[in-house]
Amino acid sequence: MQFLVVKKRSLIFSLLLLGLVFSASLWIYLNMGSEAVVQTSVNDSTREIHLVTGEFEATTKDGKEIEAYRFDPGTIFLQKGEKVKLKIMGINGANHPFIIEGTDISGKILQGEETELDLQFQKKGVYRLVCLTHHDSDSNGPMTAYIVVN
Ligand SMILES: [Cu+2]
Repeated sequence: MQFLVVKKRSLIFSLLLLGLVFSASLWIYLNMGSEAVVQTSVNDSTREIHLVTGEFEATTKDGKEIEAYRFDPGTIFLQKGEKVKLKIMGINGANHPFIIEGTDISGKILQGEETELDLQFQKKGVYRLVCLTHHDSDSNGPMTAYIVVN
């Protein structure tokens, strides 16, 4: 008859090794989903986002000319704390004075010129970039861009 002799020291060592392997597996399992698909801000750098001012025009069946000014794209997404340089090129319309609601940011976009804004939102939310000239449908708007901060 054979006996397997296990020393107390090797039993403790085996248990420690098993615990280590288990911890490592658990750590790898829990961190699997956190790998970034797209790295948006490398080394605290500033990301550039471009907008343009655009215009929709149409003539209705009864000959009425209708138009609407807009920002394109109309929605942009930022991360909280992310540094972004927003560049808005004036294409359609001579002058678009604007504000960003919930901030003290304001300015104007002139045709053929690029307006630059340095943005860094510290609070999540949806901020509206509103053209004060074309703010509703009566003034050929609403010319609004939504800045979504996650
Ligand atoms: Cu406008």
